Amino acid sequence: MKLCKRIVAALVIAAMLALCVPAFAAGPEYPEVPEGYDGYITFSVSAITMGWTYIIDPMLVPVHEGETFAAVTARVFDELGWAYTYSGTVEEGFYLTGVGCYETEPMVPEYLMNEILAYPAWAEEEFEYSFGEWTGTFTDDEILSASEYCTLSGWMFLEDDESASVGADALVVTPGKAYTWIFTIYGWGMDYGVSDGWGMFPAFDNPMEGVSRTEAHIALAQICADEELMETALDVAGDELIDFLTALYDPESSQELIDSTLAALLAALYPAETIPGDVNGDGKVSSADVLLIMRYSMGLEELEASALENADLNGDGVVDFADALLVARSIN
Ligand SMILES: [Ca+2]
Ligand SMILES: [Ca+2]
Ligand SMILES: [Ca+2]
Repeated sequence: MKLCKRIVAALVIAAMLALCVPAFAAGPEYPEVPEGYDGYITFSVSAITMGWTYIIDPMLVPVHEGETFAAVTARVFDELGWAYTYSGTVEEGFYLTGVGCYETEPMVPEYLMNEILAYPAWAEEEFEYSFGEWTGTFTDDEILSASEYCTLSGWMFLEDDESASVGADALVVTPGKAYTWIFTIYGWGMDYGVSDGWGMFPAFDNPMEGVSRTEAHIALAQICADEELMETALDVAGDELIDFLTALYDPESSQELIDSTLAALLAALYPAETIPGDVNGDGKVSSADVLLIMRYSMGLEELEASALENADLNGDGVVDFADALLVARSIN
């Protein structure tokens, strides 16, 4: 009994001290980098504000050291045999003007179309000039080009979630980052929430503002690059995959929805191993697990259902100090 008290006292102190418990979550990874390359970037082409999801879904692309985004872009389109047009050269003044796309029926979300339609009147008032209106006109050449549908539409690119301040020919890519070409139809990236429209467009309540898709892009590209993992996803996580893609493709998705659907997909792909006593799910039973049970007992920690199941070592349906002691004793 004395020993128990001493253990409990020590555990309580340790639990108080352990304010931060690292989380161990399995997830997709980058494949081996091919010979002669520096690492992978995630590349995608998005037209979600047109209602057309992604023209090229997030994919991993191995990149050379010092390679510019213009060079990577030209290489990807060439390797895929994908139509594209640009002005300047890949080395200098590269400006993407069109990307192969079969869609012709815009499905612009209502909140955005309302802004576009309201804009000419605002611009006339502010600048005594009218530009940026929705015309809906396009050339049916299976290329989505700048100034189609909207007089100020065009191609821009993002490095992670930032619109770059230099041209694609001047930006050296960084392995591990996500690069996205976006077809903007309002405020030079304002529709994607990545620009203030240079003060020339009125601010509006934009659901894309502050929402990052970078982590989702990279995870999706990693899953797609792994044939076995992709098969598993279709096999055991079809619903989760669809929910995640639906969230990713919808410009009105909140960060919370994108994050939670990704977490659900990863949880389905990497089911946690159930080891009695392993509360933090790192695959082993250690003092960290004892601390977690202590902290939970003291109301300092919340635990997921699977963690609670592993924590209830004596199986009485309650996670308390008795379980902490049992787990502590099971550690040598
Ligand atoms: Ca066209
Ligand atoms: Ca553990
Ligand atoms: Ca118990």
